[in-house]
Amino acid sequence: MKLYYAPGACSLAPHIVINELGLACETERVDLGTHKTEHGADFTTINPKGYVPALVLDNGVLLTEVAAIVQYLGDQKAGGIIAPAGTITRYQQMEWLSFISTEIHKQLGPFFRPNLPAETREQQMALIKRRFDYVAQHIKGPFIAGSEFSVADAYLFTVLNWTRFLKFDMSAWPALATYMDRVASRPAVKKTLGEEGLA
Ligand SMILES: N[C@@H](CCC(=O)N[C@@H](CS)C(=O)NCC(=O)O)C(=O)O
Repeated sequence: MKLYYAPGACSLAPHIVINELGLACETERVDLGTHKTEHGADFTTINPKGYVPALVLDNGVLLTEVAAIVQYLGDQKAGGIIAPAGTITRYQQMEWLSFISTEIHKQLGPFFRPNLPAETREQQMALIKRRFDYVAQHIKGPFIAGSEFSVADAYLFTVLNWTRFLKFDMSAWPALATYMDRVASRPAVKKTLGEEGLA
């Protein structure tokens, strides 16, 4: 398998899952500005959507979308970091993956735009604060979907990590800071951040 990623982007989530499970998987960096891979390929010929993450399986099948990729990877090792298909825990993990994707990942995207109008920023900030409130109230497990680290934590850590680059004041959510420290201290997470040049 090969994972196409950009340092610190949402592709960090599947990259963490690969290292948590010790899966055999190559990685190739993508420049999202030029859409060229580190080996000079035009990334849009690999993933026509043009964005990371993209996972190319050994049989050539292309898998995209964080929520689908992390579940695929998680299912490669039974008893790992995803609940078995069909169990209520699996559906709860999928519920979190969907929430993280649509309510956090995609809501944080506008903050990376240099020319975001002040009014839009204010509206978007009000929304994201409600989402952070919700997440902070639910990290009790001590992980997001229960007592064990799961693929949902790999994704949640990845998107919350962007608040550092965005220089958000996160002091209203000490539970999120503790959670981030907890996840960051995992050997596989440290390894992944190192591999992406973010340590
Ligand atoms: N719906 C996609 C979104 C992926 C996405 O937003 N990727 C960003 C990085 S976090 C990207 O590659 N953006 C560059 C582009 O769209 O050209 C998913 O869940 O995987």
